[in-house]
Amino acid sequence: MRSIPSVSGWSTLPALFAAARPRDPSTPLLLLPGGGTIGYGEAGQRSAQLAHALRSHGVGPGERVAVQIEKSPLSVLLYLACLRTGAVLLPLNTAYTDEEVGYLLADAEPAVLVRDPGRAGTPKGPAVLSADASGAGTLAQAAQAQTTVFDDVAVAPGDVAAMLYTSGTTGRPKGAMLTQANLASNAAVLHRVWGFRPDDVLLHALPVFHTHGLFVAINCVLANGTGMVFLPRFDVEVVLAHLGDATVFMGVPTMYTRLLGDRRLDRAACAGMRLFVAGSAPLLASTHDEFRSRTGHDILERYGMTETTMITSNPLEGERRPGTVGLPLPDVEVRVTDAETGTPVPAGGVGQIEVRGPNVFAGYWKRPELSVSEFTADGFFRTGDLGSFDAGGYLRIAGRCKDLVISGGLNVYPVEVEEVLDAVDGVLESAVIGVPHPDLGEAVVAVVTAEPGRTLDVDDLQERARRRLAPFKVPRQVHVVDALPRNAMGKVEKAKLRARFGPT
Ligand code: MCA
Ligand code: AMP
Repeated sequence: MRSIPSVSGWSTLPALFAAARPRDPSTPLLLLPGGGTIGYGEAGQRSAQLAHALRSHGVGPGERVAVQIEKSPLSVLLYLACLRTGAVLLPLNTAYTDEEVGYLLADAEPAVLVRDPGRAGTPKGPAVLSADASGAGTLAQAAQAQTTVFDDVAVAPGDVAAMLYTSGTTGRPKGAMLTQANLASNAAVLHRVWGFRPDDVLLHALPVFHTHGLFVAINCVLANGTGMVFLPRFDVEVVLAHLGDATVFMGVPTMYTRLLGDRRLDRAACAGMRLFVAGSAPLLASTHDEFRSRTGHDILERYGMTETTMITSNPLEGERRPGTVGLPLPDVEVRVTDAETGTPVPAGGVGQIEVRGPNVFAGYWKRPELSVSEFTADGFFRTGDLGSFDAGGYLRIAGRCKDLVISGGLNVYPVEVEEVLDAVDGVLESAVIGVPHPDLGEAVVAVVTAEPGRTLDVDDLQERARRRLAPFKVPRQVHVVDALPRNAMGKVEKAKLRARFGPT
């Protein structure tokens, strides 16, 4: 197996970041789109205050800190504060409904939940603190009264630094425990193989409650000791306005297709840029080609997963092959195996992608049995993705054996949506699928059957789904059919539904 040559590893994030911290405390860490900066020195002081405030609310090493706040500098400061207290950061998508959050809190049992001050509802369980970038909220105010010096808790490589909920290959969301060593080794590797430079500035437009925006993007910046233009959300207009202030951009494919939809994206607009990285969902080769012809830049596509952080990457130097996710990262072993026999398939053959290395998570929270079923006997994690290596050692993702829809880079687990639809009075059963979509890559579509003698109202079904699920999970289309196609085992044949209800 060909891979990018090994680099020396780092075992904790604080050690990695401390080694890169700029000597001059006024060096900007966050460049704010409205003007203004937050330097490394100020970030250190403010994260110290937050760390004290968290500690005064019972947060200690290993305690989960759930955070569901709109993206702002506070998101980064809270991340740093969690690292300093040895706590486990549990970031939550701001789109989640109270019902979704309630499930995650009951499972994760965090010491505190930090929310935007305006957010209504009082979830059961943790102490609820509020904070936003303007300084409003109980946590923000408690922090302001604290000293700006904090004695960081010592952390070990095996300590859990973050817990991210994902459904893995099956079932309800479960907490993937990511250790200091997982995150630090991956950040160090990405920082090296993507050739970060002392003058690099990242244009950060991703959400910060997933691996991509939080760990891939922010950790590379902190490992480089430089700054990032920190945008509250992705917006074509704003990204175009700030391309000239940055050198590196990371995005999901939907962001690239939206940028290409604007005629102002051209060579001149990207003249100061060094690197464009894509991941989280398949980047069409046609998008890659169009981006190159418009801007002169070859998008560097990489592949990862919450449980493993980054697995493969196209090279910085050398050929970036469109339609592939590149070569295994240093120290990361990737193999493609036969589903029946578990033996590696020869180059060119499609099989299940399995991963082993310092990047692979410590297991699912409270689910030790899955550390048996989701790993092979020799310690490889089963990704649930299908792929093949080409003769040059580049990995091509061929599909997924897990039931998952990726819409605009966000994961939707069909079973979660099906449970909600099935609970609606009059619905007999449902099947949720992803169909190709020009903007989102895949769009969520539901196919439902009615109980005998009942008629279903599609708008009402969508409305009921919206009440319980984050908007990105709500089916964009609902089709009512007489019966769902099933195979001899009684399993719904989703491939047939995708063929029938996909774009014509
Ligand atoms: C927003 N909407 C969506 C999505 N995003 N619907 C389906 N799929 C989506 N991804 C809905 C909203 O709820 C709203 O619906 C309507 O679309 C418009 O919302 P708006 O806020 O304007 O959308 P947007 O801000 O333009 O968001 C699109 C986006 C965003 C920028 C593509 O979804 C995004 O930032 N995606 C990136 C996700 C990401 O970071 N993934 C990394 C996961 P309504 O009008 O009905 O309310 S980490 C990962 O996968 C692994 C580890 C990896 O390899 O990276
Ligand atoms: P998540 O569990 O949210 O981290 O999503 C991980 C999944 O996203 C992977 O298992 C893949 O199915 C998919 N993914 C990530 N990067 C890529 C990529 N570059 N190409 C295709 N699929 C990707």
